[in-house]
Amino acid sequence: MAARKPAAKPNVSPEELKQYYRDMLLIRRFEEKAGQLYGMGLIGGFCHLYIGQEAVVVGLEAAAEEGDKRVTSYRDHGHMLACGMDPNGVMAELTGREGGYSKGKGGSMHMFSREKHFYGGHGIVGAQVPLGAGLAFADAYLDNSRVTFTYFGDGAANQGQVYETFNMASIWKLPVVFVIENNQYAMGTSQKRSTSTDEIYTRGAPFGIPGELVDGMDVLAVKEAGEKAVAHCRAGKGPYILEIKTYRYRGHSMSDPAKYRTREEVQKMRDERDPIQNVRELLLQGKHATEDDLKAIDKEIKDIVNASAEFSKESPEPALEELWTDIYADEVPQGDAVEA
Ligand SMILES: Cc1ncc(C[n+]2csc(CCOP(=O)(O)OP(=O)(O)O)c2C)c(N)n1
Ligand SMILES: [Mg+2]
Repeated sequence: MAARKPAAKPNVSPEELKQYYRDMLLIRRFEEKAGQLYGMGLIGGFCHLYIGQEAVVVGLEAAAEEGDKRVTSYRDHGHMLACGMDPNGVMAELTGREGGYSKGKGGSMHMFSREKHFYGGHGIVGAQVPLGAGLAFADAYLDNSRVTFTYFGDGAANQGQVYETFNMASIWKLPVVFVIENNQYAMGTSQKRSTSTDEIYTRGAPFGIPGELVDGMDVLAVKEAGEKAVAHCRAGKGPYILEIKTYRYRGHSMSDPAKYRTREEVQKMRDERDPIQNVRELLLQGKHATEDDLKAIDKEIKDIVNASAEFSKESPEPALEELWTDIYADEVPQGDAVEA
């Protein structure tokens, strides 16, 4: 195994570092469990796992404040867990049960939380990008210094609507951080084959939007870049682009045999750059935690994930009448007068 290069000296407290370890591990173990449940036929439809990319969302959540918003693509379970949504509700939605965030009617790509300001989960590639700018427009209008994190992939970065959004976000100086989660593949197509540049973050330049490249396997680097981007937005200077270089270990979705890359390529990333292992080493080397402390955290996370799987198996399937609920934003009860 090649020597792992640990991140530079941590610029955070030992407690924060432990929290990032815990948060990333929760995503990793949750996704592994989701993969198992999928294999057992308990999850239907598509299921896109986030394994390998955990440092992106955990680093950025560490830079966020209460009230900030987030919107992302279909690869969304990690984002939900990182912003504090309940693992039981997420897992039960994956298995299509009543206890899920959308009462089992939405599944993997259709979950939302007003409380945690999570605006989905979007299956149409790139569709969340203008939505993110819209959320930021509302905050700019209300002048409330909130920021919206708008996540999208390297593949989505080739879509026209992204650039229409960049233009408007720049004109109106919207407080939006465009986060390009560059995991180097769009389904089976590598960035090299599909994208005119290896520096996607420079694509904001014609619109006057600053951007930077970030190591997405290093949670501390992500947090630092996130803080810079957020400060820019909160100061009223408009949008900011972070291209966060990361890697997904699993296939595009559960049905992807991943023939477009070698096993060695994936293994090398796991061995040399794994974001969780990286923080584990920082904790041990800095004597901020012992092997036993980390074992206790591992157990705590395993229990949370197992409980979410149990909850999602025990929760009933939604009743037929649920087909008629949650269709309109504001349902007017029958017989009530509608005020003009
Ligand atoms: C408009 C649209 N075109 C095509 C698809 C099919 N599709 C689903 S995911 C995907 C690849 C997107 O890759 P990327 O943006 O890099 O995100 P990642 O899956 O790597 O997270 C494609 C082409 C789609 N869902 N929507
Ligand atoms: Mg991608």
